[in-house]
Amino acid sequence: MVSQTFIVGDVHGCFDELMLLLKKSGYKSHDHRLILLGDLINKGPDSFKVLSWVREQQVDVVVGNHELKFIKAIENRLPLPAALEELKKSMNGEWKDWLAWMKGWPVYIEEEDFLVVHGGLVPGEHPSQSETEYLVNIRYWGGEGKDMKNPSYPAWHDLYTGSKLVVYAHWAQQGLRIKENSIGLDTGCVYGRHLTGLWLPERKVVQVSSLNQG
Ligand SMILES: [Mn+2]
Repeated sequence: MVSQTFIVGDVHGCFDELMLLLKKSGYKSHDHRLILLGDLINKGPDSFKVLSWVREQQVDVVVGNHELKFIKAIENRLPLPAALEELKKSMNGEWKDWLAWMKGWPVYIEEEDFLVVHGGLVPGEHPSQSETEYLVNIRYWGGEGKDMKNPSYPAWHDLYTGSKLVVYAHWAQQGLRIKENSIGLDTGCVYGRHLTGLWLPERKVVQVSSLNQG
């Protein structure tokens, strides 16, 4: 029975930092559960390496807005940003298979003691009631799901009154944010800052510095 879970924020292709963080944390695949909070891909150097590792290790992952963007662009034959075009190329002829796998990622995972989601929760709603678009993109909430980047609205976690701990990512600008019932883990590794993980139930934070100092 696995009793400890390690949860990691936006990786964005930072494979080396992910490996360093797991080593520093003491994570062991046989003893612990690992959950990645989505946005594994795009922007950083090694998106395909991260995806391949996650698939091989069969770790838990929730979907991020960048995975959804990738899936949508390919399915609708839209132009891809350079890093995603590179990712598709790395998949060779097997991108359909990779896409099918990514489409199976859950939007949130709920356990007895915590819930993980890429962006956050719509205030007053259980995530099973909410549109995926909100759950992966939310930062600020003005009541209608419009303009979720608008800082004149309250942060969604200031409106969240549930007792269950919500662990989320997607908000590099906010950085590490620890509250009683929510913890934000995106600390902008791909922007030269840190990659952050969290041990539950201990609520112990582990960080490594970005290797990209450019
Ligand atoms: Mn994101």
